[in-house]
Amino acid sequence: MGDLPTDSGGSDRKSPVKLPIAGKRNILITSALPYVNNVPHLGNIIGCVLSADVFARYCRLRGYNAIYMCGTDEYGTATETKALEENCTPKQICDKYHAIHKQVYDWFNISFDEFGRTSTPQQTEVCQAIFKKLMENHWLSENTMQQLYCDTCERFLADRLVEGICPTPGCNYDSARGDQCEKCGKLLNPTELQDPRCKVCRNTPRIRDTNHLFLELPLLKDKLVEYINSMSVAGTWSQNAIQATNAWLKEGLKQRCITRDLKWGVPVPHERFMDKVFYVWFDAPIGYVSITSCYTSEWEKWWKNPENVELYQFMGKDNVPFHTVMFPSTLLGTGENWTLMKTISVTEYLNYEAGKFSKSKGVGVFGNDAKDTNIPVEVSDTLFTWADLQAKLNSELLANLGNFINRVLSFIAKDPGWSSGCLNGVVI
Ligand code: B3M
Ligand code: ZN
Repeated sequence: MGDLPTDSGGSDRKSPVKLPIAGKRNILITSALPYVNNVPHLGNIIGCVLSADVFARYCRLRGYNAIYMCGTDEYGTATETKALEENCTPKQICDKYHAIHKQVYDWFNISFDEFGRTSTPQQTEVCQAIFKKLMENHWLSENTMQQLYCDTCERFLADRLVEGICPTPGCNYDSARGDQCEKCGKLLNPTELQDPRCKVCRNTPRIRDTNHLFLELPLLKDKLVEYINSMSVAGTWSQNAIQATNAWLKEGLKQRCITRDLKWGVPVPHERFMDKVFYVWFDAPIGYVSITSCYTSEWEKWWKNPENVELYQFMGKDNVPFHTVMFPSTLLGTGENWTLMKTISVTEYLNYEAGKFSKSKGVGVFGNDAKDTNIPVEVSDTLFTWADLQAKLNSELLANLGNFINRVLSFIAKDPGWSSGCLNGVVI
């Protein structure tokens, strides 16, 4: 093994670092980076981690050269708000919850090659480099927006940090949030609230102009559509991914704001925007790249090597447009030779009993609840009943497994040259 690189990237990994190998299938796998502001719930795990893990294990068994990258998404309002709630710094929140995420995934024995985080110097470096290229290539523009500003706290207030009376006729809920009224469900703009209050100090904020930078998606459209048309066929994107992407395209691409008036984020390296950070959805997908750069200093061999690397990305359906529109546009705009997503696997929501899993409302089964049950990952039978045996034989073994084996065998028998199948909508 002496000739294999063993760049540890500062982690506690024992196996040698994998780099693309000429003549092999080199597969770069990612699953959506969970927000760090809470404990992971089963919706996260089933939503993308599990399918990516199964796929990664399959690839390794097939002898493909595959790495699986994931980590926590740590910047933005969600973390700042959680820090206010828990009366500590955003960094302390990230350290605490990153460790919880890591423990839960370790317990599930997920086979990440690296489970990193986005609040690293590597993230700042990659993110700022991409930004500078976009700037140089004139894909960014400046625009003025109106936002609520709290003079006491001396800061612009994120939507969730404003409370007021819901403007919807007949509702009048007096603690509606700046982004949504939890009573009537209406999506709001914080400037629409009546009698707005800063959630931190209870003072009345005022409307103030603020400048931001926008990614010119309308100008990048041709490059993007060319990419989508070629990849969605070559990489066989799942139907739900194609639908969500087409919905964005059909509505018409708009300029997207990529900066925020926050402190906890990657600083914008531009003289007029020094006090701002990048919007979390601008930096989060770049996290895949920076986490790989923590895995190996030769990360560009994975990420700037589209001829030899296939990028497979797994996520829940609400994340699709960020991965099929925003992130590819960002990378295409740099003019560099990035490895763009070939195949996307999208999972629909996992519902809990009659409703939806919600991290913020604490509804559902959380990763640590599963861990705290002390049910080992591989359970052995502790109670034997004849009825149970009969049910398992008839339904699971005979009906499910038997049927599955029968189908696979007849499929292979029909076409002996068969060498690929389909896993969770992903052609392999
Ligand atoms: N953190 C949203 C989520 O946890 C977001 C995904 C980022 S993927 C780059 O569902
Ligand atoms: Zn305030």
